[in-house]
Amino acid sequence: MPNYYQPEIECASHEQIRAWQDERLVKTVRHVYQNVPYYRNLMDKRGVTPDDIHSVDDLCKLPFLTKDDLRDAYPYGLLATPLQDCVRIQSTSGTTGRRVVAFYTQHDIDLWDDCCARAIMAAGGTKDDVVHVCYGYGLFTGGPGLNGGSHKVGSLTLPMSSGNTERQIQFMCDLGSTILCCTPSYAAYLGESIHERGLQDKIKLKAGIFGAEAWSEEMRQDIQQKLGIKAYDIYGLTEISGPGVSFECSEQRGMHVNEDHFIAEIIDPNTGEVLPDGEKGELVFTSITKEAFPLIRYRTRDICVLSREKCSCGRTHVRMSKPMGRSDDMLIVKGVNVFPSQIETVLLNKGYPANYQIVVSREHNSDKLEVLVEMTPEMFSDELSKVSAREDELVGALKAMLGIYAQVKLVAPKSIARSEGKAVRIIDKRKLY
Ligand code: DLL
Repeated sequence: MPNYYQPEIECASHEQIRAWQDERLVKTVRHVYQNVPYYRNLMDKRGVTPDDIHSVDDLCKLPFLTKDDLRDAYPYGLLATPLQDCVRIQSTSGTTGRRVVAFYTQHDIDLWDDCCARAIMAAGGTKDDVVHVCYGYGLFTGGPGLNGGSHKVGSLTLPMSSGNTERQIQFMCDLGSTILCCTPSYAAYLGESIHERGLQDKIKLKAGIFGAEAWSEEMRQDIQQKLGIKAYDIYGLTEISGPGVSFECSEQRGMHVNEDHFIAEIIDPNTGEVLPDGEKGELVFTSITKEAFPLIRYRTRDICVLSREKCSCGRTHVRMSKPMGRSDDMLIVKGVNVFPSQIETVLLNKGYPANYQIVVSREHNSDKLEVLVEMTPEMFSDELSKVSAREDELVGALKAMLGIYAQVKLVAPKSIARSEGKAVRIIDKRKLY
């Protein structure tokens, strides 16, 4: 059984990583220029040809790609190989606008599975583990990605997909699942459901690999404590392959980007200027080993920071911080930038469960921010005056974090709908006016 912890790659010197990236970037730019008229036009408009690209230093000469480009080019406009060479399509959820579809050759699937296998091994996975995958299967990349990674590690894979919490818990107990893969919001819900049934002692989980949505450190503590596991973050996006673009090691201090496959940059989202490591900005990826759907300088809209500080796990690949949220998830309320993750941090710090909803509306020509927060069953049995004191306390804490007033409404336990996939936290009614 091959070992998908690959120290010769994951712990390579910076010079070695750079040499791989230089060579693979040059090759990818040529491949895309020759086979993707859409991107060739963008390059021609900029007056840049593949001959101008010799190394990663030349990356900044190349035009960006955005989600709008992917929508414009839907479905085949960015495909770089004949369709007959492709074996798979995956797609984004497409809640706004047209869906985005991504294509994979068998080689592309293999490298994606390798990336997910590295993530599972970094979370302590081996062929002795039972990997319980309750990310959705189908067009969403979560299920297929972790499934492929788990096969490569040689673990016993449970392709549960999402939903049916009763069955998830039963299989977890009966089949001794040791590694759980799902969204953090569903992990929190599973933790809550296991406690309600008093089944903590029947659960053999040791680790969880959670991603696909923003989650705070406080939520990590909550999940780790509820499920008695170590919770690892995993990041990725359909356009760049799916989960496994980056993943956490046992240090839990940022996610190592698989730099032999992807080049990461941070840019100023307003000017497009490349920012140095350590500065916060929009994450941009270039895939350098893909055949069917290689994207060059794809703007993710995710806001984070890159760090090349030495990691004690020995991996040398650059680490990205947890994304603070997407720049298009960021709410502007009364002119102030508000990220749902800031609100989550306040709530979890104050002992509330991670079940909340943010409602923004317009009243008398001014923005109104309202946060609905579920109480724990113990809080729910408190007298009314205590509940209103709790609301006031949260208003103060949110004001300190956000700098603006948010109305807080404490609601009954279980009154906010649970999500089996990515949680929907924001209702922005202003878009309806
Ligand atoms: O969510 C792929 C994935 C599946 C990642 C399972 C991890 C685990 P998309 O549906 O295309 O793909 O959504 C990609 O989700 O741009 C981020 O905004 C967000 N996202 C993904 N992982 C994380 C994470 C999958 N760990 C979009 N933390 C990305 C915060 C994340 N946000």
